Amino acid sequence: MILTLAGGVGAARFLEGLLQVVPPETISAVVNTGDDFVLHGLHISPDLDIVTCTLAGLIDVAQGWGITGDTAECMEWLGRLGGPTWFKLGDRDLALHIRRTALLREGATLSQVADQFRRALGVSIRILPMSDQPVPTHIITDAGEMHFEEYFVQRRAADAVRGVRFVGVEAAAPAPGVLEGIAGAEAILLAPSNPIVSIGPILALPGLRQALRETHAPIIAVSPIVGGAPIKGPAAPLMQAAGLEVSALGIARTYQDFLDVLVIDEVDASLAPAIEQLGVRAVVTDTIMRGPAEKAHLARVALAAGNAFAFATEGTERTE
Ligand code: FO1
Repeated sequence: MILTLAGGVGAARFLEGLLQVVPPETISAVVNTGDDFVLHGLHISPDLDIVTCTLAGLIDVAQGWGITGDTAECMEWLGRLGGPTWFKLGDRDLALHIRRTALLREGATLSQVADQFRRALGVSIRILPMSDQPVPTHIITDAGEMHFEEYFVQRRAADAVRGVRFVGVEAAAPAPGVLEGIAGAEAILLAPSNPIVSIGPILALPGLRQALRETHAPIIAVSPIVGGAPIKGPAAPLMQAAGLEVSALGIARTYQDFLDVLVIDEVDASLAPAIEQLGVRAVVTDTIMRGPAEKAHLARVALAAGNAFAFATEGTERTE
């Protein structure tokens, strides 16, 4: 089984590549729920929905989120009635949040909801929330502390970032199957997602980082930073606030206590020696996922790097 740690848009695209390379039934995705929040009284899970709807072929490809061809009649009426309209929820998208909220209220866990939704939408990989307990990501800014989506969408990432807080993470547990998946995986892939607010919440869960250090599976990350910047999203100010260099080397430093291989883009080839000095193998390739062929190529390179690492280090333990 191939286990992937996933955020939103970049991770969903990487998983589309992985699906072309290995049988879907052998893939499990552990998805960030730090972006989850309640709006209009509904439980919204942006990254779970982005991954599920992308793999179902239902995503609005240009945006990377929302349902393709969706309409906004309800949003318009919500506005007319004085409701918040800053987070664009299409009419079909709203069905996900209405149904999720009802199931959770009836006592279902987020894991059960995520599994029901991916099966209903015809997705063959296993989709696991990182936790069944809420761990909202808050951004601490000069204008105060706020939920990630308020910072990123409502305020357009305009506030200076002073820090990040995963609220309640100490009291949360990895969702059922997550720690077992890490222990038993043939390979663990970190998708090209934001290291602070997409992969970070997953790593912050009790026991998660320890499990990554202890597993025999090779752990391969794809750098979300290319040429000193993320392809999409607010990784730069968030990494800077965390004191991390906004580069593939900064990514290697973030994960170096458990990472075996980092796949970096050709434009960052000169960083390979410095990455390898951290004890992380660097694999250089074209990491830009322009289309299906490039997505499959990236997944193939990541898996091959893992196999090569596992073969080369058979029987040796991971250095602390
Ligand atoms: N991102 C935006 O920048 N603006 C939006 O209005 C917006 C709505 C939205 C609705 C559903 C959903 O699943 C995601 C949505 N996103 C929107 C994406 C989201 O803010 C982030 O991209 C992810 O949370 C980060 O991975």
